Formats: sequence, structure tokens, C-alpha cells
Amino acid sequence: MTALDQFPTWKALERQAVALAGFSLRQAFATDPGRADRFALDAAGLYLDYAKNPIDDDTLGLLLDFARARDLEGWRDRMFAGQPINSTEGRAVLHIALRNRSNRPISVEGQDVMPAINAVLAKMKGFVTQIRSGAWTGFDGRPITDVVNIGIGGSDLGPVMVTEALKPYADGRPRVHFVSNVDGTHIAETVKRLDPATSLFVIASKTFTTQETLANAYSARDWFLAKAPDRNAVAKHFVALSTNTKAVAEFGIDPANMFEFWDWVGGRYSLWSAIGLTIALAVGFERFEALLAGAHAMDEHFRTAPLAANMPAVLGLVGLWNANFMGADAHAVLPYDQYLHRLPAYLQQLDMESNGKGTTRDGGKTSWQTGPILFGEPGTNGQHAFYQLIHQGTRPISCDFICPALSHNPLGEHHLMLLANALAQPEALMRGKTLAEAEAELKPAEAALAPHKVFPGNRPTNTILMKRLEPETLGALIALYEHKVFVQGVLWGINSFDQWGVELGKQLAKPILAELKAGQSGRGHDSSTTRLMERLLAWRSRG
Ligand code: G6Q
Repeated sequence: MTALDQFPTWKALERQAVALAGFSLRQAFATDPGRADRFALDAAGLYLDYAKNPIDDDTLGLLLDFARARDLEGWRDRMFAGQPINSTEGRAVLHIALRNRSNRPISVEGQDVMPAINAVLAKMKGFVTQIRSGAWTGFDGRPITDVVNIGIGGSDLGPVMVTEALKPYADGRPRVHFVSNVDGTHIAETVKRLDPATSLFVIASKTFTTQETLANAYSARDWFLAKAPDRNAVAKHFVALSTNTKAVAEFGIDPANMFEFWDWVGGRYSLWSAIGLTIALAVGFERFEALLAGAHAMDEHFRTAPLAANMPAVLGLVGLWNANFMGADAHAVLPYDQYLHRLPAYLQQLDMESNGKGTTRDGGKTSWQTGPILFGEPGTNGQHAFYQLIHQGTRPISCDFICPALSHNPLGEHHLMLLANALAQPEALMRGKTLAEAEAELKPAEAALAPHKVFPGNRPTNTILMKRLEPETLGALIALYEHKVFVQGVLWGINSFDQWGVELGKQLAKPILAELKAGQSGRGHDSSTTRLMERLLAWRSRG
């Protein structure tokens, strides 16, 4: 593809960055009383304030010109129309169909996918009702008390994050657990306190070939069979969420107990599909549907709102401005809600696996930065850890502050204290503190401390507010980020829906596993890997 710096609209952005070299957010707010109103958007129950970014009206106009030059609306429409925009895998990208509550027909290769989606949702609903009501019983006739979701990556992070976020809606009937790591500790610690007769294992794997998931699933089955009366009991205690009926049957799960999805659902975009079964088991099917409805509301906004008023488009464009023109190589996601404590981990996969790429859609090399390094922690914990670097470090880092107005646990003044911090941090990052201000706060004897108390300010932040963290607002929030990532992938000219970068490590692990089993390092490794393997083998042989 044409390098981005050959686009006149990109060149205009480069000139704008030079023109804004001395731009001061503090001054912009002081001189422009309308700034907060102009740089804010409402959609699907979310309020986005992006006024604390180093932009002015011209910058936003130029970013929108760039989006048009990159045919953002065309790509969006092709995604919604079910065209195979995941070019390296020749697939459509239709997580939006999974939550298409309007039931508007969406076709893949001429076939409407909505009837199949609705059929799986109906099957999920029936199953969830049976488990939650106690009608589905285990091998000794008792109802299921504990569900263990076994999956990894996209088959784990989304369900874990949502289940944690919706904990106030979970009644513990059943309790849910998640096992992902191939480290035996994860499954061993999880099943330790469980009763096989009242446990249900949900094996979540799109391909049903993933090494970690299969290893955990087989260990779970062994643990189960050690106590179960016979192999027939597996049917009541193991279900699968997958696209691979054959492999599910080979594992020993009756395909009648498989909840299907399709190859046009990317792993990290799959929590809306059968992969969301554990979420629905934890909080009830109606809440799962409300989650879908919230995401659908954001989809409709993204699909129809003009770019300048389009929340995912604007969030993506402002993010690109910070990443490509303001030097922000890292982006922090800072939810001021304890229930969102797994959101940063979830977004790490969504963003970094989607846009951590240096190859353009047509196989060329990017000469521009793409996806930022993403990290985060719930507020206020992060404030007592890494915020120092965000305030005074040498690298600019952009941040998203996420905050609900109401808490599910209105305890004394806790939530007001949380809100005060969520407002103070972006204000401090924007405003900073000058040397003169620092000096004015110090006694003459402490004057030497003044340089240490200077905050450069001008640090880019977004703040996303919602009334309360509920299934609908959570659905909208996740969809907002999904579409933001999509927007940025389009702007950068990369395919956000493949993940070839995870392959090499998997490939190299195979021979190493065989060598570790044989107790001897093989040829062909670098000397460092060989020494490390020898040391591990030596310690294991003496262990
Ligand atoms: C996500 C990735 C990846 C995937 C896992 C699990 O987009 O494709 O994280 O979800 O590797 O794959 P399976 O669901 O096939 O086990």
C-alpha cells in the first residue's frame, strides 16, 4: 500500500503537529470555555470526554480528513456487510452479528447468519435455565454447583473479564471458575475444593486443538473419571464451545452438548458467541442478552453516526494522533471500578493482538508506528504504583480513565473518594505544575526540592463515564473498544483480525517439549537455549 506519509492528509497532520509544538492544554482550557462541550460525545449510555488531548478544532478536522482518505466508512460498511475483510485468513468479521438484536439479515457468502445465531442462543438459554434452576443434575442426581471454564486467550479473557465485571449480578448458583494456564497449578488449585458430582466443565476452544486447553481438559476429565461411576457420566459434566464438532466428539463430548460458533468469529471477539456461555451461567441468560443489547447499541452508533460524532472513530483517531504524532508509545487503561479489574488484561489482547503488527494488509512493511503498548490497573491502585511515570516520566503515555457515577457498593464515602481521584488524575495530567508554582508551595529552606515537584502536564487523557456498570453499559464499553481497535487498524492499513505473531513460539515449543521428555537437548538451538535446557534438566533429574 501507499506509505501513510505519502497521503496528503497525513502530511497535513505532520504539519499540524509542528504547528502545535507549543500547544498548552492548560491554556486551551483557560481561553476556550466551549472546549469541554465540543470535545465530548454521548453514545449507548457512555459519555466520552476527549477534551484533555493535545488537539484543537483544526487537528480534529485533519484527523477526520485522514479517516476519509483511508476509506474508514467503506471498511466499516464492508465489515457490517459480512465481506471477508480478514484477508490473510479469507474470513468475514462478524462479531457484530452475534449481538444483532435487530435481527436484520447479515449474509456471509449469500447466506443469512442470523437464524444459526438465534438457534445457538436459544440452545444456550435452555441449558443455562436447566443449570441455574437445578433441573440439570450430575451423576448422583444433585444439581451443578460449580462450573469450570477451560479455555485460553480469546476463549478465556473475555468471559473472565465480563464475569468479574458483572459479579454484582451473580448469585453463586452456580459458582464459576476459569482455568487457562497450562501450568498444572491452575487446574489443580481450581478442582481442589470441587466435588466432581456437582461440577460442570465447559471446554471453550474455537479450534479444539489448542495445546493448553486440551491438556487442561484431559486433566479435568482424568480428575473427574477418578471419582465418577463410569465414562457415561462425562455427558452430564462436560460441554464444549467450539467450531470443531469432530474434535469435540473425539474428546468424548457428545456433539449434542456442543454449543457452536463459526470461523467468522475471531477468538478475541468471541465472548458474544457460545464462548459467553459461562457468563450466562454466572449471571443468567437475560443479563447476557442485556450485554448483547448494550454492544448492539454501540454497533448501531458506530454504523450510522457521522464520523465527527462517532465515538469509536473519534477515540481511534485521537489515539492515532497521540501515538503517531505526539510520541505516545504506550496507552494506559485505568478503570475506576474494582469490578473492571480484568479490563486492562482483556484489552491487552484485544488491542495488542489485533494491532501489534508491522506488515500492511498487502504484505508491505509499515514505516509508521502501529498499536501501542497497553497496560493498566484499576484506580486507585495504579496511583500508588506506576502513575509516577505517567506524571513525570520522560515518555508521554496516553490514558483512558473509566468511571461509573454510581457504585454497586455505596459504602460511606468510598465512591465519592474514588470519583474524586478519577477526576483529579486527568486534571493533574492535563494541568501539570510549573516551577514557579512548585516554588510558591515550598518554604525557602526547601527550595532545592522545587524541580522535583514540577509536573510537565499536557499529558493526553480521555475520560469515559457511565451511570453505573451494568450489563448494557459494559456491552457498550467493550464494543466501543472493539471498534476503536478496528478503526485504528484501518487507519494504519493492517489486518486487525489475524494473529500470526503467536505462531513462532508455538512452533519452537514442539521440538523443545520432545527434547525435554527425552531428557536431552537437541541440536540446532543457540547456546543460550541449550544451556538453559541443560540446567533445567539437571535440576529436574536431581529433584
Ligand atoms: C484470539 C486468538 C487466541 C485464541 C486462543 C484460543 O483472537 O485467536 O487468543 O482465542 O488461542 O484458541 P481456541 O479457542 O481455538 O482454543
